[in-house]
Amino acid sequence: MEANTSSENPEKLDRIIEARMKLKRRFEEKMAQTPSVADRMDRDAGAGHEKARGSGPLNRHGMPTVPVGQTVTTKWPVLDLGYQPSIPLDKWQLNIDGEVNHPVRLKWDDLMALPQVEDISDFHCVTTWSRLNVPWVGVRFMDLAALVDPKGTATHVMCYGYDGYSTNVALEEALKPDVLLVHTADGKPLTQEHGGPLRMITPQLYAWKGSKWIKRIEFLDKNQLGFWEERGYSNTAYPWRNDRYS
Ligand SMILES: Nc1nc2c(c(=O)[nH]1)N[C@H]1C(S)=C(S)[C@@H](COP(=O)(O)O)O[C@H]1N2
Ligand SMILES: [Mo]
Repeated sequence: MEANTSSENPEKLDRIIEARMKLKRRFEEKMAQTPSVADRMDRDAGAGHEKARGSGPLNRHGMPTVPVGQTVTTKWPVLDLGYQPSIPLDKWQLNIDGEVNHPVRLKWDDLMALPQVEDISDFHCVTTWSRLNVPWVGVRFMDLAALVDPKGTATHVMCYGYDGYSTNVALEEALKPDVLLVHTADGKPLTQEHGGPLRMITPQLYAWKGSKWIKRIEFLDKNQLGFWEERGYSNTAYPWRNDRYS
């Protein structure tokens, strides 16, 4: 569901939609080959594809609710590098740059002026806990990408946190519609310990792919390794393939 915050400026909304459609066309084929789409349980896994592994009813993407090796918790554990940065909203900014035609530096008000999306999705941590049905509010990664207009050479992003964290995500994953930059969870502003004021979420990948306290998204023309990926975590991080470490 999309809140219609851009209705006061229909031209701006048209531009966002047009740019988003352009990106979608460019990445559709690659997205269709990614495991969370290609491994679906409700049809045969095609050549070269594994079947999704897990248990429970199929979710909206055709994947079993609980990925292999995960245990559902109603708590929300906190994982970080031992430091939870505090960023007041008037000092907060998000830089989006690298292999893009229109780099931007967003202030908090700029972010809030973009289309705001509500979504409910699951959160799978590599340390084997899953938190289901989290209600989020935020901005689609896809809309931010449309804003900066990635060059034809862009293939990945590196996301950086205010705590010095980094994590790499392939564009065919980052552009999926449930990848959000969220400022609200469970109906409340995202707390500092969970990455507030703004963090990324990647429901179809293990949660370390979503940077808390996000401060920069750098588009890259090749894959590079982030903080945990350099230390042996998987590049791809597909929960339904038990794809935890490389
Ligand atoms: N900036 C930053 N983002 C991060 C991390 C971190 O240490 N720093 N940890 C990652 C890991 S390993 C996980 S499982 C999730 C945890 O999010 P949570 O603490 O809100 O549960 O955030 C991810 N994003
Ligand atoms: Mo994690």
